[in-house]
Amino acid sequence: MRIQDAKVFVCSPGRNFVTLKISTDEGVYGLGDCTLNGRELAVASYLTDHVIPCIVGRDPFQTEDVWQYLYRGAYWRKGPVTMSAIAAVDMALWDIKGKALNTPLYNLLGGKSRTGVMVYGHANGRDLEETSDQVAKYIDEGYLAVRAQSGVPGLPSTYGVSKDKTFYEPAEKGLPPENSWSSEKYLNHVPKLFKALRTRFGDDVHLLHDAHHRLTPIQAARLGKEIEPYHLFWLEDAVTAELQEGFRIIRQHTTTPLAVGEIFDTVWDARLLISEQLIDYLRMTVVRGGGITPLRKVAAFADLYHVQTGCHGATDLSPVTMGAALHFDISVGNFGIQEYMRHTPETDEVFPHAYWFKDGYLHPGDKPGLGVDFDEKLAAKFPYERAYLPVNRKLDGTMWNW
Ligand code: CS2
Ligand code: MG
Repeated sequence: MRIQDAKVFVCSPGRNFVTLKISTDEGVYGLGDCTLNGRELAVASYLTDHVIPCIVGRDPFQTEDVWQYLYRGAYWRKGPVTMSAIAAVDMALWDIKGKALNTPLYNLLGGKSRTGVMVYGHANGRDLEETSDQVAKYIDEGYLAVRAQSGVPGLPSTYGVSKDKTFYEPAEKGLPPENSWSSEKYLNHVPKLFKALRTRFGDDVHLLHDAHHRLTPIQAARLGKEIEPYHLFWLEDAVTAELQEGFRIIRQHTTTPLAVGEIFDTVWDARLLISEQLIDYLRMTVVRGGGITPLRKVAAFADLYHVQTGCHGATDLSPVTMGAALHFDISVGNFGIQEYMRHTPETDEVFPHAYWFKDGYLHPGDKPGLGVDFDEKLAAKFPYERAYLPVNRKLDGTMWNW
């Protein structure tokens, strides 16, 4: 079997997605996701103009060698554009392998290690009451774990609070919207949110929260300490993690579990965080982390240090990534949890998939390969339109992390 052709599709069913389709000379094709929110065309060009010419004619079963070729051979390594492009090729080749061997991908990754993949949903609201009611909705739908994000009194907007409660889409068409931020107002508010949620829902439901890169280590230490009585499943992205050793400060002050890594694209972004046990969950997922091939290796390294997986699963990762992640999740030994931000009906129509949700768990399904398809004709009805993630400024106008 040989790779005969590869094509990149940029479409916008509900939101922008970038999809790679690799076709072989035996009629089997594979899909890969390389959506990079706000920088989609950069990845599309990296694949079309630089990668695809190098993979046509290769043996699609050689997932390891093709990955090494695209990583080492690029010379200019790492970074979200490069690694998302490599991830799409890797996903597509694993998809082809599963289809050619007529088996669901998880069987090629060690088989099922659990009966299902526990997921968390996204409850959000403008204030405590609305957020609490949204948590109740997710619990009623059978979720065992719910992330809670609420508006912050005194701030016109904040991360994670969406107009449409079910589908959270932060990217907006036109130029980047400007959000405003106050860590002080946020830090005074969040403990009240989780006190209210534990009072209403008790101890069993897993509660999660995403600080979205906005605190300093000592602020994160304060927040972690103040929410300890509400024993969150995790506090995510408390601090931007370029300075990995900065997490030592947080760790010294709190037992609240820490999750980091949705923006990581190689193991080097997390090496110290893992080896010094500064985090409890690694958020890196298939599309950002270079594919299934490297993610398995990072998970094995993390397992040595009691770090579990917690793959990113926002709407800006297509159902192809969700499908790939679920095959990884159901097999990997040190599985923690999978994020499940539902896609819109348009997205699900363009990306029909075998995975399904029941009683708080997702299941990858048993179709050969990833179990996700791509309707090219329908996709063409949803043309790409440039959209940006917001930028964020402190109340005095200082640029800050969104
Ligand atoms: C968030 C994402 O899901 C999460 O944990 O951090 O919604 C993130 O903001 C988006 O993926 C950015 O495109
Ligand atoms: Mg996040």
